[in-house]
Amino acid sequence: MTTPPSSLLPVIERFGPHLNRSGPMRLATDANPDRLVKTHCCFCGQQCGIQLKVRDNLVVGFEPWYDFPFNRGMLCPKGVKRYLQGGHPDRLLTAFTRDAAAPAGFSPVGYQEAITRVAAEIARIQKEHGHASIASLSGASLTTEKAYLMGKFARVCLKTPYTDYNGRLCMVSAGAGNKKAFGIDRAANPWSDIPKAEVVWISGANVAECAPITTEYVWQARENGARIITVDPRITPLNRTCDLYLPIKSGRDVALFNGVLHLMIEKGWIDRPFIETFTVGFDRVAEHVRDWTPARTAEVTGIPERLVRQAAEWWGTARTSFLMHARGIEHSSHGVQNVLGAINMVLASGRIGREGCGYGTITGQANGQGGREHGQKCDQLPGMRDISNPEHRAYVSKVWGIAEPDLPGPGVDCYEVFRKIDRGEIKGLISICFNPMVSLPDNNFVARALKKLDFYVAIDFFLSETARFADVVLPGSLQEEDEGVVAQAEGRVIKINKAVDPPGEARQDWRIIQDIAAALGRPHGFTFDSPGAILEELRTASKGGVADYSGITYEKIERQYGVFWPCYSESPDGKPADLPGTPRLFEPGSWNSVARGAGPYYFPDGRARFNVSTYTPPAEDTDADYPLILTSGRVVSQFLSGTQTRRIGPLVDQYPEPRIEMHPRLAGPLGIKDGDWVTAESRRGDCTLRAMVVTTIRPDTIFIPYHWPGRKSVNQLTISAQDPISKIPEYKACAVRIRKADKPPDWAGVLEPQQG
Ligand SMILES: Nc1nc2c(c(=O)[nH]1)N[C@H]1C(S)=C(S)[C@@H](COP(=O)(O)OP(=O)(O)OC[C@H]3O[C@@H](n4cnc5c(=O)[nH]c(N)nc54)[C@H](O)[C@@H]3O)O[C@H]1N2
Ligand SMILES: Nc1nc2c(c(=O)[nH]1)N[C@H]1C(S)=C(S)[C@@H](COP(=O)(O)OP(=O)(O)OC[C@H]3O[C@@H](n4cnc5c(=O)[nH]c(N)nc54)[C@H](O)[C@@H]3O)O[C@H]1N2
Ligand code: SF4
Ligand SMILES: [Mo]
Repeated sequence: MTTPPSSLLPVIERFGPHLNRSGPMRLATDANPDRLVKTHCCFCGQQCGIQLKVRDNLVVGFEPWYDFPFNRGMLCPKGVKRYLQGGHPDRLLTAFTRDAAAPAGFSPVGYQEAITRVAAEIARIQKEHGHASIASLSGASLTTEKAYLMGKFARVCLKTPYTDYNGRLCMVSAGAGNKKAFGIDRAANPWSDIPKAEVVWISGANVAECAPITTEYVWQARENGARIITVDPRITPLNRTCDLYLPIKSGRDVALFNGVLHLMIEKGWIDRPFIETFTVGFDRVAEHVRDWTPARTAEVTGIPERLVRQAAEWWGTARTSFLMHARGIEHSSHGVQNVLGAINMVLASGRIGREGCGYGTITGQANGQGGREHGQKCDQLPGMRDISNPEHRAYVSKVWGIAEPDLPGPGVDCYEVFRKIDRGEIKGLISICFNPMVSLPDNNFVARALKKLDFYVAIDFFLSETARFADVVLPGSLQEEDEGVVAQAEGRVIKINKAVDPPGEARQDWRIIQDIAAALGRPHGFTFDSPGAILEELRTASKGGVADYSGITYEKIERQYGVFWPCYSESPDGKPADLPGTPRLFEPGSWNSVARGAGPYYFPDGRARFNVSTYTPPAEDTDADYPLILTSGRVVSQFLSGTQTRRIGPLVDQYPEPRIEMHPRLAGPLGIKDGDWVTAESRRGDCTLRAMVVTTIRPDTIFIPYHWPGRKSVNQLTISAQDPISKIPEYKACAVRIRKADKPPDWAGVLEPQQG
């Protein structure tokens, strides 16, 4: 293993030799446990293996789990501190109903009484306005069993087309691009291929802070002599150690990919035999990128031409390579085009489907991968099936024991759900594992819509900023209070093991959903007695789909340290078989290509697709009134809308409040010094935060992390423009202006009430 450069030491906390560095946490983690439970971290899509120490039905600490092959005992600061959330005083221990007279606006209510009320309200609204007047929104932190259940619950129990999930804000551009190009939506390779690559290309991913364990794989590649190329408007920690950094102007990545492909074709750095044997559509793409000369590419992207040429040469002439991207290119009103541009560069190189030759988007949430496979998306059925496809509908209806015409058609994306609420078309909402008041763009609009709901029930373990708008809040389960599977970044399906029981009146999420179905008098299909029973049905429902889980069992996961899907239950000739799964996709001779008698890509002809990737500027470009680009994202110690990590004291200490990152060349002329209060303003809203003056960002760009609510939320400023195909919001580019603030904001100096 490589030794981390000292600038990165705070980012990765490695155990064993460094155990004492975890300082104050050491005492707590030394607590004498009754048991150790091998499971995974509850936060990001790396899904590090961890052992939880359990005493008296409480998670009191952790031990590294060295045997789990992905992270081999390593954890980032969030994984180290995760055990502190379960005992937080804010943990919801009962159901609550809205009560204007109560001090916090809510009063506790018995669980069964709350369920009865929820069912009565849903039944009332549906009787008055039809089944489609209720929507359900769920999330990709849920296990795959729960995600599957939510898609089924919306269609079969609520009988509404309106189900969608928070991955709409996260993974959908990558998903749509991958399906268009490969017919399947999963990272193409296990991460063990990264250290075998001669060139690692990373676009729009803050790897060290957001996929911390992946950093180790990239360092191993570097140790083996690889060249690391990164593309970002900011010099993030990993970028400080790379070989070539391309300082792109936000929202312009497709221009760079097209420009590199232009040079690859011009210089003959493409793999003609691969293109002819395994792909279709190259000529149209070659024609399209002819205009993307290095000069034009440099002008549009803001990257010096010399660097564009250097990147193209390294990428073009490598023998092995790995390309990764994340939300930096995907959170865009043309996110799918960006992804297609990246994939074109990979396909033209012919470096995919073999050892050391890889491609993948880095998934975000714990189950960012599994959460987008089995039907909680508005247009999807289990197994990555399509709700508009008659054969897919017929198959899944049969598994669910309903008549095909009773299965609703496609719904709408989650932002459109809020527009429908605003227009009065949707009257009731059930949400689980989603905090749109912090996470959706232009969140003043979201607040307006939530207030219009006739009835809203939220299922969470904390009173999130969105749950505060609810009529009823039901106490759901923390990750460690339930079992089930998730698929991590590589496509490896792993098992979350239960460490403790839900406290008080809190219930496992899948039980709550089934209790609502029972109270509605619609229990058919919602009488599972365990997550294992849900997985059994999911295995059948996904069989024959692209995301085929039919060969996946808890026991096989345990035995193999995870199972890479697809994992079939039959050999290609249809005989029952015990198969290990598919770590590397697109290998000639794979199960999929043998069964189909064609190439290894997931289309009838087995070939991958080149797709023309078209450049358009961000929906809102800069101008004289709003001359700066605002981009947003994350910091290492906070997670998503912060509901969990803002309650973990040591993580709060690491990054207590959002700050505005800006370059000294921008700050200087405006009289702004590091730590000054600065107001950033867009056409939708403003916020006043402290400046963080750093030389690691483009001078025409500011960056604000998004983990905070209310007046600290960058989503007061962001734009609700969406990609026309994936419907992902454009979080990474809108136009703003800044000025030194006249006075500190109202919240300055007030300790956030939620901190533990
Ligand atoms: N610490 C932490 N880790 C997390 C999360 C978290 O909240 N906190 N969340 C998880 C989730 S759900 C996700 S989706 C992932 C996200 O993981 P990442 O996508 O890596 O994180 P972001 O900070 O959203 O954005 C990545 C980078 O994109 C850059 N960027 C901005 N605009 C552009 C652009 O136009 N082009 C390019 N090339 N780069 C651009 C930003 O400067 C930023 O460094 O992280 C996961 N891991
Ligand atoms: N400006 C800006 N905005 C962004 C982004 C950005 O880069 N910039 N990133 C976007 C991205 S990539 C994402 S993924 C979204 C995330 O946005 P959200 O999904 O809204 O954020 P979370 O914090 O995951 O919200 C999940 C809620 O569910 C609860 N929860 C977590 N796990 C469980 C569970 O197992 N059961 C139950 N019942 N509840 C649970 C948590 O307490 C929390 O209140 O934010 C998006 N918003
Ligand atoms: S947050 Fe992600 S990288 Fe950090 S310990 Fe958890 S799973 Fe691993
Ligand atoms: Mo995400």
